[in-house]
Amino acid sequence: MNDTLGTDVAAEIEAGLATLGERFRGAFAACNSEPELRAANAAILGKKGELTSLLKLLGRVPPERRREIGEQVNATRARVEACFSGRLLELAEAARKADLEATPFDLTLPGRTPAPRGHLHPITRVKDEILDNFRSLGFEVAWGPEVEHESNNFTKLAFPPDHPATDMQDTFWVHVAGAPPDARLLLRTHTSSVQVREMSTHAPPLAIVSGGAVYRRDDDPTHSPMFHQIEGFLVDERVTFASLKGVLSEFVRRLYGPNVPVRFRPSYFPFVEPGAEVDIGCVFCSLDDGTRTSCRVCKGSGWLEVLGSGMVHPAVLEHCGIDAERYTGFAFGLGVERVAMLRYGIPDIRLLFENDPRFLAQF
Ligand code: 2NM
Repeated sequence: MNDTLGTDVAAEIEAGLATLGERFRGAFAACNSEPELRAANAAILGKKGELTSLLKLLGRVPPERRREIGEQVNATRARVEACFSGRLLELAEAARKADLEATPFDLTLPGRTPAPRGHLHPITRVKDEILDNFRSLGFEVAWGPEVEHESNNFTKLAFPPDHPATDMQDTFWVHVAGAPPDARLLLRTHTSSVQVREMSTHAPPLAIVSGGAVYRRDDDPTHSPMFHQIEGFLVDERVTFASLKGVLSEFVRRLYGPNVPVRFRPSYFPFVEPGAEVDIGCVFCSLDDGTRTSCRVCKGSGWLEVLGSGMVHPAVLEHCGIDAERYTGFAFGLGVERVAMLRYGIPDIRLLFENDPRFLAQF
């Protein structure tokens, strides 16, 4: 490169700096957003920016003028950069101020599509309601395991090993490798195993109710291999069949209304003597055409069975360590699914366990 050319380059750069002048100040000040400001900055300092192209010429300036011209270009670049960061800060501060002064964002507002609320399963609701009912009558609520010892489920309830009732309640046995034959385990077939546990560990007076899942080999529109029971008992001195009638009548009135007719009918249940079924006047007949013969729920009888009950057999008390000469007691049981099916008009018990949201959403 020759001197003549070199002089021209220096002059070209000086002319370029003069053209740019302080124009960037107005350009940056006119920008009202960060992207806008960055674009304006790039037009000067970007790859193809006005000042960048002047910088690129620097190498061709003759050595004796390079320092002087270089200092001018760098000074301009420093002023552009300072102006750019000053405006950037101004814009950020303005944005923050606008944010603080804007109508506050209400974090407590519900979303546009609120998450659907869940609810308790109808079985759980009915079970809780019945347990509360007995609580209000002075009973305590007790719990026990679903995998139970044969002794708590059958033996202490006075079932001989080959009693037809053990056949009747075809049972799910739980096989444990190496377990001795006198310590067999099963899925409890009724919650009476909880009563046995309570009677075996507490002295009368006792008024205890328990509820939960029980298991039997049954499967049809009204029987499920797993279902829910509530059972209870009351043991004290001088407990009679009149005590049973009084307490269970009051329970039924609290569940179905004060004016519902109640009757007690002799019936057989294991581990009680005598046993009785508790019926209420059919609540569906009046919803029908009033003629009992047409009611599908009570099948024309006018009565619905709602509870099984009886006086606890003295042998059961003795097996649990309670002196049957001194104490007597009554016991009762009911199926939770049956109450739910009657209450909500559910035609098939299996609907309660399929967990189809279209069914469950109706409760
Ligand atoms: C029923 C009907 C009749 C019952 C008896 C006992 C126990 F353990 F105390 F002997 N618990 N539950 C009983 C009696 C249950 O359910 C239909």
